[in-house]
Amino acid sequence: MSAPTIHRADYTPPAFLVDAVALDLDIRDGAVTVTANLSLRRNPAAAAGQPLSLDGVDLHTRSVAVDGVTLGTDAYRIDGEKLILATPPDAPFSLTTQVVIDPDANTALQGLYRSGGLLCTQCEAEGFRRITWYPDRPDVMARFHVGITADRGRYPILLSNGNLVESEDLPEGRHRTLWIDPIPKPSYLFAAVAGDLALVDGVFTTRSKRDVALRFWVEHGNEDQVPHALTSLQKAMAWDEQVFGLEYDLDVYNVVAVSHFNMGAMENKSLNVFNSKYVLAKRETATDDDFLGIESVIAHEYFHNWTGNRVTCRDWFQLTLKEGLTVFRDQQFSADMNSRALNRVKDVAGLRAGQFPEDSGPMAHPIRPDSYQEINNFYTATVYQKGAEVIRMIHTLIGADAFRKGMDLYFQRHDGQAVTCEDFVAAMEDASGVDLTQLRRWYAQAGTPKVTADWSHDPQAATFTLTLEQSTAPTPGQESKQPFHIPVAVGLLGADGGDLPLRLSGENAASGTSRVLSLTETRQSFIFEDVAVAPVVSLFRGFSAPVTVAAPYSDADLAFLMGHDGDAVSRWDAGQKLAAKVLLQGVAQRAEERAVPLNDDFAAAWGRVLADAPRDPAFAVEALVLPSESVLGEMMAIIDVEGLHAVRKATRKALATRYRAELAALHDRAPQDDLDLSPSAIGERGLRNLALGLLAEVGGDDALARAESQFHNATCMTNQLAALDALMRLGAETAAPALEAFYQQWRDEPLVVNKWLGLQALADWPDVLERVQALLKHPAYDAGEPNKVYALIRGFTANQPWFHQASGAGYAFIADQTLAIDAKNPQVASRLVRSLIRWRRFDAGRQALMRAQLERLAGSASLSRDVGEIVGKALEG
Ligand code: B3K
Ligand code: ZN
Repeated sequence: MSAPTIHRADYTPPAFLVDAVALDLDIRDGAVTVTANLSLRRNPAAAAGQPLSLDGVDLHTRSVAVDGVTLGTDAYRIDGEKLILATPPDAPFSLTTQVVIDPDANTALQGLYRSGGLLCTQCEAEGFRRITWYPDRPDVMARFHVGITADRGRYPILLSNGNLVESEDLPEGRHRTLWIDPIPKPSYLFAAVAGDLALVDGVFTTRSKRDVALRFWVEHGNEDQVPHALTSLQKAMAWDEQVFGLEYDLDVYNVVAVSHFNMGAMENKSLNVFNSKYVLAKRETATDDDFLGIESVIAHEYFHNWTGNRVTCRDWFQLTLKEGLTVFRDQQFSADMNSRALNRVKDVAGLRAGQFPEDSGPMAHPIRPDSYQEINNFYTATVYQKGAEVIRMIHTLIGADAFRKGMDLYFQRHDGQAVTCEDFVAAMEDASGVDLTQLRRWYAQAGTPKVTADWSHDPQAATFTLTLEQSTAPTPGQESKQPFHIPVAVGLLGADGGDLPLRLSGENAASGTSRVLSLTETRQSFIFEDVAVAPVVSLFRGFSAPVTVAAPYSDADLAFLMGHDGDAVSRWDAGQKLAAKVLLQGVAQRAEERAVPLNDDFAAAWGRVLADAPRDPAFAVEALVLPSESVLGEMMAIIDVEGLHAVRKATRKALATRYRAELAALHDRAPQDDLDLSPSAIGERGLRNLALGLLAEVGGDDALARAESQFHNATCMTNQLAALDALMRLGAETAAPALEAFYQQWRDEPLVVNKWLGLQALADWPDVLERVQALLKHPAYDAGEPNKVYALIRGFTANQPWFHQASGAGYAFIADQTLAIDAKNPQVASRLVRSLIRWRRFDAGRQALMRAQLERLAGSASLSRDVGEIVGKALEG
């Protein structure tokens, strides 16, 4: 039986508002008593006479009182996950409930739960109802007073949102703190933490000269791993003042690092709770990507203080209002801190690898979904990353200045409110005067539009005509789509590779060499004047819209764009397109049992990028990496798992063989200062490691010697891990001693142990599944810690050839794990099961095998709502 579906169209305002809540958490062994006092009043905007209905899950209710008078059990009703007072007072009143909860039994990691010696909370989206009875919806905003009492020895640090206003010692070795958050907030932003934590603190002086205390709370012994996160926070705070004029609003900002966390981090008001992966870093244990990830997630959660907390969502369908916007903001921040073009390239690659597949599968949904069974299932790449692309398109269409005005207007209108995506777009429209009517379709329609381009050049008239056509394939529940408003940034390259000045038909003079065309019809032509010689057109510069493009480029055109396009993202993209074309031709030839020789034009173009690599190493790394098997698979009608793997691997080997000397020379370059995190230093390391990986593909003593020496002498994790990866490419036996040595070296660093698990899950070895199964029993693994499950089991689902092995053993394994984990942690299980849902994209044999596992899951009596919704959608239709 499937869970009820909740529809966006059914929204009604809350019947009651909460002005204030006094919450008291009394922490004892095995039980926490929660007393909540809610100051309630009827919502004037809601229908009169409604009952009071509060949310609660897994609460042991001790008492319920109205205005201090305890109610008999006949005066209220507990109906599943609702507490109902049929005839509550019409005048404002107080409701006091007392419940008991057990954080030690909470394996779902939602609500109040234990992570090692620590108690902490996760309330978004609907975790607060696991702490107390409450109208647990984001449009109810209240002032929180929170008292926490606990044993002082075990829990010396007691934290909640806002300011600490009181702290006192109590008899029997207990103590109590009282916190007041002056700013009204929805319940999903509540947080409390209790434990024995070390403090690393810093300060940020705001532009109005207020000192904000920045406090990072970590396990004892990890203090030396905080500086990067602290600096990142200071940078983010300064950036938000400079770019958006947004200043922090309280005197303290706490960040707590925990090892057990379902996702990356959580923006609770002034008390962020973070997966330790996104706080802790030192050179020996964290990779360059880890450092960049920390900078970006720290900033993301900080930016939520305005986009999410001060202005929040009316209901969960509006999630992209805060997430798409905040991802856009953190992307802009990271681009300013690092390299704009490089960051954009990585964001685009991430969108193609993570979001495009979602758009073409059974879970496809618009960035603002119309319905859900379990909201936790909709914290997706679509809501986040595609949501950020939609914000970016608004930014492109109205321009940076109008966008800033739109943000100002949005805060001016809505500070302190719970609003909708429509409110955001309206502010942008009103501030800019640009009509965004058609752009709004991006909020409503799912699927990745396909833009087909065609062009012709008329030498007599000196015109170049570009014709663009858009179409979007049906997605579940949306058979036909209306045309989107698609901003198409274009340039025309002359024979010398330079950009031509652009004059569109009807214009008096040329203006600019890059222009944003608005594609709003199904089919539209754009005529450029004064184009004497046939140019090469550069389309979607900067990836100006989240679409796929089909264009009649020759290999030579793509190679030309790769070398000359004035836009770096398009240069990279041309290379990816050429590589994809060549690889997919190889896959087709292999299917016809024809040999796959290395394409000479492609190899030459790749070689030119390699030769030029030292000029901009970071960019070269991105340009030299071949499109992944999953990105290539997206381009095939039926994904040829074996063909893609074989051809991509053979192409890497052939390129490495041809350019062996050049790669060796790159690897011989002096290593950079390990502490340098500038794009160029990161790029240098990336380039040396890319060279090493390719040399390992060729094999031989030289590659082995390089990998072993780098492995043993590395002083930063990026280099050590790259060497271990190279050793693994050289074979299981070669890698065995290094894998063991790595574990012994890092067994006390949980975040490094996760990398060790993840690397093994991705090994290209025929017995990798048995190895993964054996690792489930290794002391390093813990099924109760999401990071470990993601590293080992989700890592395995990304191992294309072996997860999709023709026997179906990979699928059966993931179904087994989904069931086992679902019983404890539905959110984690629901992430695993997604690897099975795109079964229609594979050959008949794999379709049947994947489907059989989905059906097996569907037949399970105890499936969570989370997994049930995903499996149900995968089998529908
Ligand atoms: N808002 C949280 C995500 C909560 C996920 C709940 N299942 C982190 C973030 O996006 O910043
Ligand atoms: Zn977020």
